[in-house]
Amino acid sequence: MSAPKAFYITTAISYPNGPPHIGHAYEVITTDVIARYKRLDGYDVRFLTGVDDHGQKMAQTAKAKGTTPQALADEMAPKFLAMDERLNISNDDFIRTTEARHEKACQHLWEKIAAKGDIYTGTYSGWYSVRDEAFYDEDELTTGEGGQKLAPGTGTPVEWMEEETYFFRLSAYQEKLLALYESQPDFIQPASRRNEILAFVKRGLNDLSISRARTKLDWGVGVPGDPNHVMYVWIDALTNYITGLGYPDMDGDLFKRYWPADMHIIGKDIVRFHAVIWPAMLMAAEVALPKRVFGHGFLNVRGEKMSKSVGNVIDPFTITDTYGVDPIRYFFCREVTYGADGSYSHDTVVNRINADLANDIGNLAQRSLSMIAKNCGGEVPAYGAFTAEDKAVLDAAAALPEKTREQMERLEIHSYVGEVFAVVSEANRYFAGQEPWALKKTDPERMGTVLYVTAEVVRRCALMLQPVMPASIAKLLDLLAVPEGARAFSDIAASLTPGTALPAPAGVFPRYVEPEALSS
Ligand code: ME8
Repeated sequence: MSAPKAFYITTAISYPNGPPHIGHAYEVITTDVIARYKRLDGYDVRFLTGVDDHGQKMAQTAKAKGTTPQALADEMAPKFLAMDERLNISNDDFIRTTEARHEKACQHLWEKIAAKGDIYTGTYSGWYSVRDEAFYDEDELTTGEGGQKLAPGTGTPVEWMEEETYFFRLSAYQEKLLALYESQPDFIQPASRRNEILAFVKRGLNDLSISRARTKLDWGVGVPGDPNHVMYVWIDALTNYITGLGYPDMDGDLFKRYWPADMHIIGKDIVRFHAVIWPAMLMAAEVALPKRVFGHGFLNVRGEKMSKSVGNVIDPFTITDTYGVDPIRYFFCREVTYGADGSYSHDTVVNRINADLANDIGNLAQRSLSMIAKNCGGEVPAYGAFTAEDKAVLDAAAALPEKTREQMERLEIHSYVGEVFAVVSEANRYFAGQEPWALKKTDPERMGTVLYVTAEVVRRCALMLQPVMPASIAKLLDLLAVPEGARAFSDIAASLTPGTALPAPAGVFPRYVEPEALSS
């Protein structure tokens, strides 16, 4: 047998200048769903996430709190780790950019770029947004209240910066980048983001300031051979993706196996860094380029932008306490078109839990399994010849790996989940139409067949839903006595064996009941 194909996927690394919010949860959950999907589909997956400890934003927040950036990062980074654990994220590594391995990787990459002649010193003067940690051209800015200049897109305030810095010769990479977007049309997705980047690069690229004087910002990875400068936070942050594979050891097992990355999953606000600066840095350092950069949308709260000042920042721990981890994972994947913005609200979450999870898949599993327990001696029933209706629903479930593989190839997570639930609905209609409870008296053998077909369709749909709701679906597969070693997508082609003893059925997807309804 040939070795499984490698698949390397990463999230952005979050600024630990405060606790994680649901935007962070959304990104890591959807990336986890892709990683788990690929593993179940036979890939050898490596999944990296982490935190971005450096930068002026960290330094500024720390100062305002009367602490040091290191202490702030040390306080917040564990909260991101704890969030990942709570959300059942299957990452293989968690990187912090203050780690020694990362300093080594950044400095090596810098030296490679310098050796190419693409780093020089000069005076930078221009606009900088600390909140975005980004430089902007004058003609991109808008004007806010009191004449305050604002960054495009994010609307964050910019300040004038003037200092001696190192520059990266980004302008030299304009044509090479355009050639990259041309030859690899999937490099930037979705298409709307690709168009934005194409237009931006076509306008012409300026060289990029890539260091800060320690007198202005004494927090970052040191510039090799210069005790007076630290690297610009994005130079350091982007490098995390190769630090995680042991760079600069490009002959090491991890690097050889997993680089180039198959997918960088990030939010729409930071596509420019990943689709312009990152490939240019890698070209300069002669490192292979990642295959795809995907910019997902933003989660709003009841249609409004989340912000500390509005007071609508949602805590991932609170919502998973309220609704459960898997219902939230499901909600994010199903409710939001991947790549577009989405809205979070109590009502939409509850509707998804009750309509899809409790009523659709929960009911189907519960009704079929309790009938089997009662009427078939608690064993997978024997079946007779399949009718056209039996075959139709079984085939629809068997086709799911192939159908959803194409959707996942395009990163249409919402379509993949919708596709599985379409089969769940079909199975519910089948079950209701076949009326196994009536067959109990008239034709018990046929009842056994209908229950078998339903349980088998539940098994197939459950296998497909593991990436989205790993813990709940594991329970459901236990109820169907599916062995742990028979839960890959390729096992969909197999089927339940009549006579297999099943455990006592139990509900896996409870309805959400409002606390006031419980107490009244
Ligand atoms: O940008 N909805 O860190 P970050 C969805 N350190 N996603 C959101 C979101 C929202 N409301 N708010 C933020 C950084 N995100 C850098 C990344 S990568 C080398 C360095 C996403 O903590 C955001 O788009 O501001 C980004 O992908 C991630 O959360 C971390 O954001």
